[in-house]
Amino acid sequence: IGATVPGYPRIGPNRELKRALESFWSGESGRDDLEAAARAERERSWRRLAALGLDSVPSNTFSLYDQVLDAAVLTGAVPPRFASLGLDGPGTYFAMARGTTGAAPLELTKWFDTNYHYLVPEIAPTTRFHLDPAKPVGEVREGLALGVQTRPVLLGPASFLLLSKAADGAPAGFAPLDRLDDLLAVYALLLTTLAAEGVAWVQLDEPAYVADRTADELAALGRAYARLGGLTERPALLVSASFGSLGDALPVLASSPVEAIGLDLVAGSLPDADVPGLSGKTVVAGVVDGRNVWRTDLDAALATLRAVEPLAAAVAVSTSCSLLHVPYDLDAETGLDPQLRSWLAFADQKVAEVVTLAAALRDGRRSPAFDEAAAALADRAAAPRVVDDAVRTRLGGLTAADTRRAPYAERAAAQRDRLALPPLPTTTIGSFPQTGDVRRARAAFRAGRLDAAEYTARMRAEIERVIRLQEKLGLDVLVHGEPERNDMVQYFAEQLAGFATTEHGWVQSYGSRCVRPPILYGDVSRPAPITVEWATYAQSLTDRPVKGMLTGPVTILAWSFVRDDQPLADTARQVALALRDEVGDLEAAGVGIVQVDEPALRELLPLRAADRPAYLAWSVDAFRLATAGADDATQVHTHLCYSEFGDVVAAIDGLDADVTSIEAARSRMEIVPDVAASGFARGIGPGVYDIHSPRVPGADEIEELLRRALAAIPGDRLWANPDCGLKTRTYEQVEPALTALVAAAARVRS
Ligand code: THG
Ligand code: ZN
Repeated sequence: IGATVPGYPRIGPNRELKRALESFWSGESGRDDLEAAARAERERSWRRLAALGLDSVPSNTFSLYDQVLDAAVLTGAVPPRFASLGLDGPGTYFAMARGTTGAAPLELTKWFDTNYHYLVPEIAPTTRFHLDPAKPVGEVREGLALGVQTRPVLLGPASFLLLSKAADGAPAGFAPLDRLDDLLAVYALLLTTLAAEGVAWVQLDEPAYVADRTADELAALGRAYARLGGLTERPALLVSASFGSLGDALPVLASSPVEAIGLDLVAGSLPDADVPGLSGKTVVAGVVDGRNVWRTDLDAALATLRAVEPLAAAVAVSTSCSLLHVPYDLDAETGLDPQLRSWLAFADQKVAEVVTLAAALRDGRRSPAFDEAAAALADRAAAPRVVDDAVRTRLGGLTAADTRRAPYAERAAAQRDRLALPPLPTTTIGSFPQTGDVRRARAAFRAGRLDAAEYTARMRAEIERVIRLQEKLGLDVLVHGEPERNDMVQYFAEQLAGFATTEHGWVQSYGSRCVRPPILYGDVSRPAPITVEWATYAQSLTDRPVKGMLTGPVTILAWSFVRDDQPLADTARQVALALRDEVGDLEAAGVGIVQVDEPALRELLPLRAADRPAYLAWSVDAFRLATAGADDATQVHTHLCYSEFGDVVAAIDGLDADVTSIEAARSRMEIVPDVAASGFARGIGPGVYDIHSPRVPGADEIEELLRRALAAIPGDRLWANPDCGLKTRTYEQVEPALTALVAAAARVRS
């Protein structure tokens, strides 16, 4: 295999695929236009990867929406509610991704500990697996037509089932993995089909095995590769796992009849004991970080490769995971500071690093690229801009008292006196719909077509409109609506020292949606207040309390490219300290409620249970450092974007926020008993309006949800709020929904 990567971005260097998809969905363009855009992106990628010097170029890493959805279609795992719609191929595919009237889409959830989201296949005892090989076969042929022999990449059968969920109505005790043998028949046929197409190597991804797995799940992995490896007519098999170490799954794969094993040697490490069977395999060593943007220490990576050599029959070089998680090309960032640029590598630069390392491994020659990398690394390590002594001194002087507030009962009393809220207060999570006018004003300001005074006037007008609307609706705790923010992380990164932002560094989050993660390169501080002017302007317009809105330290880290030269816990404390200053300034300006959102708290939860306590300790500590400077009478809120309260309940309690809002509407308040059982005894707002759907709820159903919540949570601690921010909804949906929410709360109150 020599030099390769497990996958490559696909949204297009200028988000061509995003535009093609959205134009297709809106009906502006047809199937042929979409297919032409998709083909152009695939061809561009293969040509590029071959030109950069990879020996083995991956295919089938392209997707019109998501690679897990592709695997479901490939294996015939289309739930009956979509199959029965009678749509064509793309129609069924996008119905599964996005839903249609009458058929709710597949659930969207986080891909391991990344900011990518995949669609969760639904598997039933009755799912009729059958092979639909058109996509991988088509891509192999397209590659060959360009003179590129590609290596199809597939989600492995065991991980496919472990990432799936049991379909509604499946009998209790049924698990998708129960269907492994049936699914293997389809994979076997696929491998035979690909062999007949002249395919030499296939990559099967089994990332589910970098998390803790039961003995049965490990046995399933062994069974899968005994079966697939035992086929007579098949390509050579590379089984690959990113995002951590394979642990107990490595000996299982090493003793199976596959030819190569791909290891993530950035998030994971080499096995410390001899692994029987490994010496007969090719190890594809992921030594270049596939999900961060730092230039690789080539000498260190080469040393790792040399350490793999004695363990394996052959060593190939790769990135630690698919390059899906980084932007395409650093060369597009012409506006980035040259020194910072010299420290970075995006997807194409990482491919070049892989090629350089493979050449060095092969002929033992250290090319000039090694010296260039070493010089850049030395420059970064010594750069004054990375270190801020004032920040370090301040952090060094902190004590445990800085993360502690007065007991909740005392705070609650002080807040009651100050805020005088009714029981069951109504509020929203923070953002209001972003109208075209607001987006255009922000874009014009950025481009210099709108001056600062005019921009401020436009934003203030929008804030006033949103405040008046909330007063009219009768909400108790208001928000300013966040018209000035592009993204809840990028906005803060743009105003904190230690961060850089990119122009073209788009990374797919799900479907056609992308984010531009900021680059956190140095010690973090806050040169000036960030949100205070907007918040105080909003508060000046009304007698009702307006919440100050901040993004928490863990979420800022989770959605940025973070520095790799110090522990994440240290970086988190720096961000927390900057936010602590912002909380203090909001308070000083008279803001009585501050919300610090941590939607990504759970996303960074380590994949292995053994690593979780340490993570939860530093992440909770960072939140407390950000918020514990608040006076007793200042009410601290937080918002978490998921409903699995049970998993991290101790951590949520540890945040010590006065009020926590959480997703609950879709599960019809299922979390509420968990909350009660956990002994959680501060304010809580289980969402009563599912904002992830365009549907507008009525007052009766919201009232019923509130009454359900009241069965477990006393009325003086229960809040009435939507599930999440309203940014992705329209005013036509939001106004009636909030009217119903306020009416329902009033009925329950009385
Ligand atoms: N910000 C960041 N990461 C996130 C979210 C976020 N990860 C989780 C979740 N929220 C993902 N959800 C979305 C929802 C919408 C968009 C992106 C991620 C989105 N993006 C615009 C687009 O693709 O057109 C671009 C936004 C921009 O101009 O910056 O709509 O909220 N960091
Ligand atoms: Zn949310």
